[in-house]
Amino acid sequence: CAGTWGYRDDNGPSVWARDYPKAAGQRQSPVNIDSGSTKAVKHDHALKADYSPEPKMSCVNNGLTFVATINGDNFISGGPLDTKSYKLASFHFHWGSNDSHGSEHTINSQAYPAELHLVHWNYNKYDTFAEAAAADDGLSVLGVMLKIGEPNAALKQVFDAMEKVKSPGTNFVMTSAFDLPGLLPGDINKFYTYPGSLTTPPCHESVTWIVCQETIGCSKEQLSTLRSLKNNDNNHLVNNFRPVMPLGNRTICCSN
Ligand code: SG4
Ligand code: ZN
Repeated sequence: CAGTWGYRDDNGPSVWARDYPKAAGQRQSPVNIDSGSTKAVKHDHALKADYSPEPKMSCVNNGLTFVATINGDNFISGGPLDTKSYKLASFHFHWGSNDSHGSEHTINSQAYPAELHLVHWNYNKYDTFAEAAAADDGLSVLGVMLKIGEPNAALKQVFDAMEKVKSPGTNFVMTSAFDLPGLLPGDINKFYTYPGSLTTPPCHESVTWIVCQETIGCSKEQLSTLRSLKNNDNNHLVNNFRPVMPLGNRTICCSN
């Protein structure tokens, strides 16, 4: 029934459209990004993230992922958003049961072990996040692939918080300011962008996707921490990604 979607065979991506018809739409996410078929574009304004440290960041294991809620004023603008500024609401991750899969987007059919999503909304145009989430220009999600390598300090703060929310439904508030700017890769101006959707029910077709070409590093231990979270069935919370959806007649643009 509605409201009990997940990632098992009986409630997972292949049956979401039964309760959430938008999941069968023509503008769905994630997609495979075939770098050779992207269209190179020069945007008028560079993509810019105005992020600042977040005091007392609240983190929750909601049984489906790890989500951090952002209360401060943090924005992205430029690139496909042009002069519009979108405000950061939260971030979360998708990951696999082993290093060979876990990301939602794939690049040249290659998956990464995890993908970070920073969810922003068009707060100048819409009164509430919920209203924006259902509007075709309401959201912009910045996607960043995690790759095994040298972890950054901000990710370490996230994974320390994760240790405190292993059980579904538990939350934790950070005691020191979270280094939000430090979470991003060095050059966010290398990206792919296309019109898509939320990758979870209700799969609203409201997202301007911006997928960074640069990755952020994470350690094998950090990936184990992700995989040690428990889901609502008290199993390991793993493979919480939607498989890629057809691109259809959409074009993926590549910054240059
Ligand atoms: C995850 O389920 C998050 O927990 C949700 O965040 C998020 O929904 C959802 O993914 C879809 O976001 O970038 N993958 S995605 O398309 O942010 C929203 C919360 O529920 C609306 C806070
Ligand atoms: Zn996501």
